[in-house]
Amino acid sequence: MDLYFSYLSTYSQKVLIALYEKDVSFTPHLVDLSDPAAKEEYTKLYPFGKLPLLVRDDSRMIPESSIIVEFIDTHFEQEPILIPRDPELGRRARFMDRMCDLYLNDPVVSLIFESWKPENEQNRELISKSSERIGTMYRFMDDQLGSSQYLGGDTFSIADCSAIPVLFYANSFAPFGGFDNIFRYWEEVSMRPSFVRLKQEAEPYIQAVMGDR
Ligand SMILES: N[C@@H](CCC(=O)N[C@@H](CS)C(=O)NCC(=O)O)C(=O)O
Repeated sequence: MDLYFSYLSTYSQKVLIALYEKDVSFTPHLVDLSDPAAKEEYTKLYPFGKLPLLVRDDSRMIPESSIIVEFIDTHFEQEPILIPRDPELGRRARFMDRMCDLYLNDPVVSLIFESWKPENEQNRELISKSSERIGTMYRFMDDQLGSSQYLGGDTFSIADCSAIPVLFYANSFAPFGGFDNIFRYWEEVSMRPSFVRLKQEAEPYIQAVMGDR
């Protein structure tokens, strides 16, 4: 199995956490989408040009981070089970994965991109809307985490694979320290070996673009 990814991409990081959690081996292909030649080359393989992408040994492509995690989880049956087989528990885990992608990841990425622009070129409306959405999502997550150990329920799941990379970035732009349940959750999940490994591997790449932020 080949994984095309970037250490800077939170969607790629979601998949890496799933692979490390389940201890599944793969051939890594780092793609630097900021390099026009690398981007052009990658787009020949996957015309949408989005990372991550999993290519199976039979050459079939599996794009989209949540679908990749689902594939890994169903083809490699070892623990942890990332999408609970019980339909109701599975639905909650998938739901929280979607919420993290749509209402946390996307606004956090907007804040990051805006922060790289000179102040007079920043889109104030986008910053304000993104911050508002992140606040709403923090309240929602804090509420969920008030009644379960993990985001998608009482076991580690796809929802946590999704949330961990985003919370890592989000905390610099919209600190969640005031949300007790998120804070308690972060203290625990950020110590998981899968994330510790990912952070170590990703650090030089993150440092190069984010500096000390
Ligand atoms: N829905 C996709 C989103 C993937 C995505 O947006 N990836 C970003 C990196 S985090 C990307 O490839 N951006 C490059 C581009 O849009 O040109 C998924 O879950 O995999």
